[in-house]
Amino acid sequence: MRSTRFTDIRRFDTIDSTNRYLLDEARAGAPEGVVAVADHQEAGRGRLGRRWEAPPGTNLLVSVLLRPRLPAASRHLASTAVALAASDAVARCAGSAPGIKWPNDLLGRDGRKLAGVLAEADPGDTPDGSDGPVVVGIGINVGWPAVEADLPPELAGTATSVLLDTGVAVDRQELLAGLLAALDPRVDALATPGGRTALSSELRDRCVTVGARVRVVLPAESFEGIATDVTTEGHLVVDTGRGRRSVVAGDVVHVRPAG
Ligand code: BT5
Repeated sequence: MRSTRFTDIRRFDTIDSTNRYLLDEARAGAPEGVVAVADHQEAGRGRLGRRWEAPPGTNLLVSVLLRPRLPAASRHLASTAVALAASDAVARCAGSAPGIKWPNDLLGRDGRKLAGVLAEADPGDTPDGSDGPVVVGIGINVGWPAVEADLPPELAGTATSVLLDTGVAVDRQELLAGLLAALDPRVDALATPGGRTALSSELRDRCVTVGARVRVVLPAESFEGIATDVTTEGHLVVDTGRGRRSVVAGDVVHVRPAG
């Protein structure tokens, strides 16, 4: 594999959360490119206090520390870079590229959730939220669930894995190497306007949400409409019938199929 900025890979048998670990490392001054990967997380995090589940030794649980130079409004593109790289890596290892459900999921061919991305930044790091460290974690369901019956009731019918979706038993180390190789040039792209335009256009092309009728749930309101576009900052544009609204990833509780 050609060399990337991701040379410092820290491996854990068990940890609470790889995102939590790298946020602490970032606060202590760790440089861009540190990677944390765990066989098991005891407190794997989803968005908004939700949990990420994975039995020990089955799936890829990894976080990367980035220090991207990009405007605060475009911070979501750091998650996008990881989602695109993960989709490429799954395609390379298993022969089928997962689609991206805005803002942060990868979906299998049957439309079930195959992976989730969580970007976290410490708001105290920079006054306007730009240029500070951001930790982007991804959980990719590789070998679990192996069969539908593996899923707990709360994930039944909604989650899948590379194995269940494609029938291919992918090696987690190979998948991680593919992800980091595909991510490295995209992190470069975050730093320039042209690179960010290219990332947002890749997202638009692979985003299964664009073209769908959706219900957007925000903390204080929800509304429905047709998702028509992704902006160059990575925001979702929704045509409500009475006008267009641009939805910021960090504000979203859920985006669900509507009607
Ligand atoms: C996410 O949150 O999808 C982000 C998940 C990020 C996990 C990675 S693992 C490495 C790194 N370290 C961490 O601590 N976290 C990151 P969200 O969109 O909020 O989705 C969470 C919801 O997905 C849960 O409430 C469940 O309904 C569902 N879920 C939990 N585990 C799942 C799994 N393995 N597969 C599919 N869905 C799952």
